[in-house]
Amino acid sequence: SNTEATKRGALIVVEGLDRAGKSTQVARLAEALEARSIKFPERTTAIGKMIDSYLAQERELDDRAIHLLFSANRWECARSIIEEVESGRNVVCDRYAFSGIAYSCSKGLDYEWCRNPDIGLPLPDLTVFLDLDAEAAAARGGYGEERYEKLEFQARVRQAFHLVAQDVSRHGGQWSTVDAGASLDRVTEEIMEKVRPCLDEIRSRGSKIGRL
Ligand code: Z5A
Ligand code: MG
Repeated sequence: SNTEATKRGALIVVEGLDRAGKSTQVARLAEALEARSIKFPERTTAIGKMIDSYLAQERELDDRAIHLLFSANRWECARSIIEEVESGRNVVCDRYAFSGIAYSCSKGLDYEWCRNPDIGLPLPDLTVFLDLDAEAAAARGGYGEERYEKLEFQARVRQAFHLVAQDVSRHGGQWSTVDAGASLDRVTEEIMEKVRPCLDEIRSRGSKIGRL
């Protein structure tokens, strides 16, 4: 009865602090899964360009305004993610709504307020959180010139991600934490150990993609 649905792909999200190895691991994962990869913020759109100039500290924006732009930037891509997944292709995301909540909350914005604009976006089948303490992250080449690239703020974001993890699990999402302090290959192996059963389950259960 659900031959259509069983053909759908998976939506896998990789989250973590700066320098945790997200982009490196997303590239590896996308290759292994023959997946399309997307990075948020998606800096090439009109909204993405505004975000980019904010991160480069060329432009000031109200905390709530930038939060909503990050969310709108995901909404710009939501339809194409759903279409891709429904057509049978796997999609791997480098950051997603959970970064949105963690970074904005760390500036003092209310948790539920931060969560609201992303409600209804495609629900990841699995979120892999690359966990690294802020000192270890900073030691990887040090921080650059972008906004947020400061030790104390990154430590706060890490705490916020732990709250997000609990919240995601409460809402029925799949969240897996991986020690990002291990070697590149070890981290890849651990990610694959979490991803394989997730793909098997989608294949066998054939459920539709959910919503945040
Ligand atoms: N942000 C937000 O506020 N709200 C939102 O909704 C979203 C984002 C979506 C830009 O994001 C900022 O936007 C970000 C959050 C905020 N601010 N901060 N912080 P971004 O994704 O463009 O930020 P980032 O610049 O991606 O971080 P990154 O530097 O690209 O880190 P990464 O992708 O996690 O790491 P990487 O490039 O794969 O690796 C970094 C270095 O570490 C590199 O030299 C690697 O070779 C090395 N590395 C990686 N893994 C290892 C291991 N296992 N061992 C040793 N060395 C390693
Ligand atoms: Mg990156």
